[in-house]
Amino acid sequence: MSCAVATLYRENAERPATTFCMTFKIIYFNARGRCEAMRMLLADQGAQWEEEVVTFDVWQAGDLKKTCAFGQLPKFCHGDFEMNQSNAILRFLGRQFDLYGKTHQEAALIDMVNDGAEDLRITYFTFIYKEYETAKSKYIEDLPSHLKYFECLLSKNHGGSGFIVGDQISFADYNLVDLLMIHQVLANDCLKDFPLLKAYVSRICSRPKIAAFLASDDHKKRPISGNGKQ
Ligand code: GTS
Repeated sequence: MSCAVATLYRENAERPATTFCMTFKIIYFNARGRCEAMRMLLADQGAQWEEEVVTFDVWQAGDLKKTCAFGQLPKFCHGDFEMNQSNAILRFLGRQFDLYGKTHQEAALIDMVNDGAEDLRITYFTFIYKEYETAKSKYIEDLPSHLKYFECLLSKNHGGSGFIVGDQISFADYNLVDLLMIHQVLANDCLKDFPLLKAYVSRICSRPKIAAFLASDDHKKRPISGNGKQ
């Protein structure tokens, strides 16, 4: 399967980066989970996409799992091109929509922020799926020790008044904002000591196409996590 993925990628790589006519498709469980950042990105960029919602029974049957490069979802399609790994998908969309900074240094910083967001997302998932009942107050108590790094990074870019890196939105902004938003659901006032992050979330979420997406049932009715905990 991994060979097939690589072949498709090479073929597609020869097409111009501005080829958007092919359909984007997200194949995932009924959750915001690892896909809401890509949905926000696609919505904000005015792109259409399809959703294939995978039920537990379908996943357990195993046929779809066999088609996934690492046996897990999400799976993402663009025309005939298929890939997995949520952060690789975000990077792919970053390249497709020119959301990957203006220089190699900006791209490196965008990667750095996105990797930092991934570290916190893994911590969050471990908590949600394995420790929700036993460690909720401890998780919330520890949250500032993670969030302070993002506040600091934001403050260093135009005083925190714009994006996380550079002067245009990047895929890392969508990922970070989604991550901060799900933490606000967990602990409503978790950004109270981080004024730049708080204003940043509001600013990005008020971009018209993101605001419309966030107001849609597609977003509002989709559970944050696969086990319904939030
Ligand atoms: N590193 C992968 C990514 O970022 O895409 C992790 C993917 C992953 O853990 N997928 C889980 C999965 O497929 C679902 S979720 O954690 O994203 O909600 N689980 C089912 C299985 O059989 O492993």
